[in-house]
Amino acid sequence: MKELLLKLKEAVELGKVDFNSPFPPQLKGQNGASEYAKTALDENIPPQDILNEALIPAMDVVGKKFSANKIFVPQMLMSAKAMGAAMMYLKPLFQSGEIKSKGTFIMGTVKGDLHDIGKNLVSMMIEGSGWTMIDLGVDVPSEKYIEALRENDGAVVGMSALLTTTMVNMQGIVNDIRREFNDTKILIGGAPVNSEFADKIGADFYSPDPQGAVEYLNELVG
Ligand code: B1M
Repeated sequence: MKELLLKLKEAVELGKVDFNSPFPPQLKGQNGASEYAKTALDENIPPQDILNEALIPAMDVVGKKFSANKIFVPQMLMSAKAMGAAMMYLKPLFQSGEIKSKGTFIMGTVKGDLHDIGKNLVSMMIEGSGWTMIDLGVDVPSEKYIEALRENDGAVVGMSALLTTTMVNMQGIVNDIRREFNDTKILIGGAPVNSEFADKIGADFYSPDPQGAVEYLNELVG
């Protein structure tokens, strides 16, 4: 069992999606995350163990390497893709309640802003760390966040902005959310924002990268 999970962890860490995937070259001709995850389930390895002992630690390493500039966006995207291939098999078990989720995270790029590459990366890393992800997409106004919060009591909210002209929209969204859901934890990120801005608009936390977001969320649930 341990060996299979180690292979799955390696596949996700290095971004090997499946057998046919040409990336990374050193794993050519070998199974990828998709096959290893399926085999693990076929061998009755508990899905929670697959998540906790292979997928989450792999994404943790990926996040740390990215923060330390040891890998870059393309490698991180391949790892997220490999994680997604494994999650295809685990997701139905999440939904049926067989795997315990750490909580629900509502994510969106704020109103007026169409950039979604960073948001998607952060979403994938958070989902990979065991959270249920509700991705509202881009150009998200207050109403959509609030609607999602009404449907998901206690969820944490994440906002991304890439433009100096749209980061200011975060302020209005935070105010609108606080009016109805005062205790909601709000995390922000994106190239033009920083901790000072987060404090100014009353958000709870700013993270410069996906790993910081994951660590903040994990601290929240102890
Ligand atoms: Co746009 N764009 N763009 N663009 N674009 C920038 C952001 C810009 C800096 C380019 C420039 O002028 N040098 C500039 C903004 C200037 C400013 O406001 N200061 C800009 C502009 C001006 C525009 C338009 C206005 C251009 C125009 O039409 N005149 C227009 C706006 C459209 C709109 O949104 N309404 C526009 C459009 C576009 C494209 C559609 C062409 C495309 C987006 C495609 C897409 O996202 N699907 C695009 C792109 C690709 C860029 C650049 C080149 C790359 C952005 C990116 O994806 N970075 C960008 C210049 C640059 O950054 N070099 C630029 C990679 C990504 C992984 O990083 O999103 O920062 P990032 O995410 C990071 C962190 O910030 C963090 O984690 C991620 C991973 O480390 N993070 C979070 C992000 N969200 C987080 C949330 C968190 C935590 C961490 O918690 C919730």
